[in-house]
Amino acid sequence: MIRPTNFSRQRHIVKLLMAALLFPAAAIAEPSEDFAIHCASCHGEDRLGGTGPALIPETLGRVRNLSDIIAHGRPATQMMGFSDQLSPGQIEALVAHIQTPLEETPAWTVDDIQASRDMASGYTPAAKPTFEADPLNITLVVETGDHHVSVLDGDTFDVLDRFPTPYAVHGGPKFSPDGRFVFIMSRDGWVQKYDIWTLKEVGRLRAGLNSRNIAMSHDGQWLAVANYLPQTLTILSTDTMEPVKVIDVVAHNGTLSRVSAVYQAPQRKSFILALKDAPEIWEVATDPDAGPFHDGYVHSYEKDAVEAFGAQEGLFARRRIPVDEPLDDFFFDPDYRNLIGTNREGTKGVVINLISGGKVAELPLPGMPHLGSGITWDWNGVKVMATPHLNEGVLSVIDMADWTLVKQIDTSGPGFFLRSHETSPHVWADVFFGPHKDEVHIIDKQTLEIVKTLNPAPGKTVAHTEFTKDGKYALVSIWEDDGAVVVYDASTLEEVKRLTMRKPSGKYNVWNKISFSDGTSH
Ligand code: DHE
Repeated sequence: MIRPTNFSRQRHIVKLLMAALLFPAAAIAEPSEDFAIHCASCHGEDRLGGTGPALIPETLGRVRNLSDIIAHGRPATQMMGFSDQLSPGQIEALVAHIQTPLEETPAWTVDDIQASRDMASGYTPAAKPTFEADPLNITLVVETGDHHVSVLDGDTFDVLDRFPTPYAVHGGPKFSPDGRFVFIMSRDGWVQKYDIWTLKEVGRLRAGLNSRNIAMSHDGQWLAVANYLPQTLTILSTDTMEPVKVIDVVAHNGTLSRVSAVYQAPQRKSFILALKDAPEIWEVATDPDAGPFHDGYVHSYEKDAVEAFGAQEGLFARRRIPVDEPLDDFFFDPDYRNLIGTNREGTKGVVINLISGGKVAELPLPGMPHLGSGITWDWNGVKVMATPHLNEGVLSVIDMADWTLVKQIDTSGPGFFLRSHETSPHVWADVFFGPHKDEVHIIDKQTLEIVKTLNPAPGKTVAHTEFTKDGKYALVSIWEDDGAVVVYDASTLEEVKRLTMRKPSGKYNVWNKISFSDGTSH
């Protein structure tokens, strides 16, 4: 044990005395009491959220300055500062309290989800878009600085609407197949439905307590929500926003598993699930006629899921694909015959054939490949995919026919996102981490060389590109609270416009998403 020196002990005693004088409550209150007095009315007595977000380690993991937020609040939100009511010691104790896991994993049943459903009272659908802009060239910008989404006209870059989202949106919003509605998910498990034609929110509900991402079924009828807490997959009706099924994610050996992510496999008419805690991949049928025989192979689809939907035999039936170790962060080939995932240590890529369920290949991909950000294009007569690495300044380019590594392109630091467009000769790759976090590399898709590096805001994090529908413009985020979306001419690589935004993160063009453009991750 390290004993405090006399000096530090004296300093500590002085601090305590001062705190007791300035904040008399500090001497007596337990952090749980302080939580009940100051936090529970917004964040819930159970810490699972209310008007404010859940305060549990699963969701707070990414928030770095908790004591600062408790002391001084968050600008432009209802979170006020408590530095005049709580001593620094009390604030530190509160931080430790909210970072302590809950004693029991809370349940979140169909009834809880149904009870959280909050449909907008004044919403009326429209027969056609209520604006002049091309509805398929709308681009949504998620602004994480103050939890809003801006709706951009993809031709003029006018902001048609700016609406509040639930706290801490993560992952790509998912559009209905006609591009009319969009579903947005927060890490707190809230799912929001927004009508692009009327520029109005339709409603929202809480599908999980700590969620990862969402996926839309091939026919647009169902939305799946991957949850960490509880360990479930929630399926919602996209039309009514009602929960239709909550599937407990229990592996073959009885282990409960978190769901790392859920993906749409449109050609297979199914959802594919990455299980975090079990060596299994799940496939959940989204078509009553899919199921055991739908790809010519006889797979064992589990009965309990089928029976729950007696009249629609096959809907949500579940197939388990055993793997050697848990796999995460999936990327699919364009016809969804194979997926490539990474192991927990982030040292390799494993290719699984979805038809046979067998392992096809293993690739050495050290440095935490971020396969989910991968994109594909045609190169030398073959389809290649590229993936950034989160721990290394390289991009790996992989031949998708024989799953060999074509090239590793050195970058000036680890990147997060890649984007391109069918009409663009370039891949846009950000450098998200390290001293060059302000750079975006422009890579020639044929020579696989960096041809230019953009630096739109020196010293600031610059990340995530999205193209307009026709590929003429590329939009890049200056990922800062006083940030911007910078619009580039995708041919000349010159800046044409800068739109002020609050920490803009992902951007999503309706057409590129619903057409499954090669240049975007799905
Ligand atoms: Fe993401 C997408 C997982 C950290 C911003 N991220 C995704 C997806 C997954 C994923 C599985 C695909 C979901 C989809 O779109 O359906 N992300 C993870 C992680 O496991 C990781 C590394 C750790 C974690 O805490 O979850 C992680 N992600 C981050 C961030 O730190 C980012 C940069 C900031 C943030 O908002 O949390 C971040 N992730 C994003 C964005 C997308 C995303 C903007 C959508 C990309 C797209 O273009 O589709």
